[in-house]
Amino acid sequence: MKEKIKEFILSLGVDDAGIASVKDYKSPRSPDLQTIFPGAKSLVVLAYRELSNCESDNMQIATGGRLEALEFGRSSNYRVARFLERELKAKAMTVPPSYPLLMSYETRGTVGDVSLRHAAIAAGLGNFGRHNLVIHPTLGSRAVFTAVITDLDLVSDPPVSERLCTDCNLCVEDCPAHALDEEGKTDDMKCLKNSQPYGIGSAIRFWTKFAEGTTEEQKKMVKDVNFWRLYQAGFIGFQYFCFNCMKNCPIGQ
Ligand code: B12
Repeated sequence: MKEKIKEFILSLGVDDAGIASVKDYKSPRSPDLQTIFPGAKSLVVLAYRELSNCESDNMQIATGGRLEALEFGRSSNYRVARFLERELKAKAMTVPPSYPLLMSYETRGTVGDVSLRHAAIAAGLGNFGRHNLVIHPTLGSRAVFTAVITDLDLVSDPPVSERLCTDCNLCVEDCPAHALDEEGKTDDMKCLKNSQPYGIGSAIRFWTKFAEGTTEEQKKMVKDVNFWRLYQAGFIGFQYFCFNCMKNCPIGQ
């Protein structure tokens, strides 16, 4: 049955797929999968190559490439979930590649409901590098993931036993936010501030200043590039201005 599922996934143009039993999904900070999907038994994890767009210094092109991957990831998720339900008479729920995320003051949108990195590792699709990204055996660090949770009882694929990171430390040295200085932990706030300068923090600062400004100051503020960037972020979602840890990693370039 696993082969039939993988064959379907690869036929969609997805780069790779792996299967994890929920027993092997170990994400200490994430909610129990049973609270999301009572009766969940397995995770089908899909891996995609990030486009070379991430190498461009042009933010529109770089982020655009990520958006294509997110869109393809979402449509692949839908098709895989329907395949499991229609062809294998299973129940299936998709895990999105990024947002929607629980956005609150406490989580600041930094905690996903299902950790796709831990799911990918459990499904034999790679292991953690020094940059806290999962390195895939052939896609390297330029891999993004989605997943489908199902009540089909499937055995996990074998884990990648060989450590794929070479500890060259380039990711740590090239992180402009110093978000990777502490091993085994990404400083989310440092990463966010640098990689998403038009995220919620900027929106709060902009609108607070706007509310407190005079009419003249407000008129000036809406002509500022900050306003235009924030406006765009409001309808396209996250805009990444940094891909360094992913693009500069020599593994899989
Ligand atoms: C919110 C989010 C962010 C936030 C917060 C990160 C966070 N909390 O992990 C911010 C904005 C910082 C972020 C940044 C990036 N993200 Co992001 N992000 C997510 C998202 C949506 C949720 C993450 C999450 O909640 N994880 C669950 C929490 C509970 O995990 P955690 O335990 O805190 O994670 C830590 C441990 O795993 C620890 N760790 C590291 N090594 C080891 C080893 C062991 C043994 C253990 C136990 C733990 C451990 O490091 C992690 C980070 O601190 C996921 C998608 C998803 N649903 O999973 C993508 C995701 C993790 N992001 C991804 C990417 C690509 C990025 C960026 C490169 C952005 C970009 N420009 O493209 C950067 C990379 C930053 C980095 N080097 O860590 C990819 C990673 C793909 C991969 N190959 O691993 C994901 C999986 C999206 C996807 N669909 O593929 N992200």
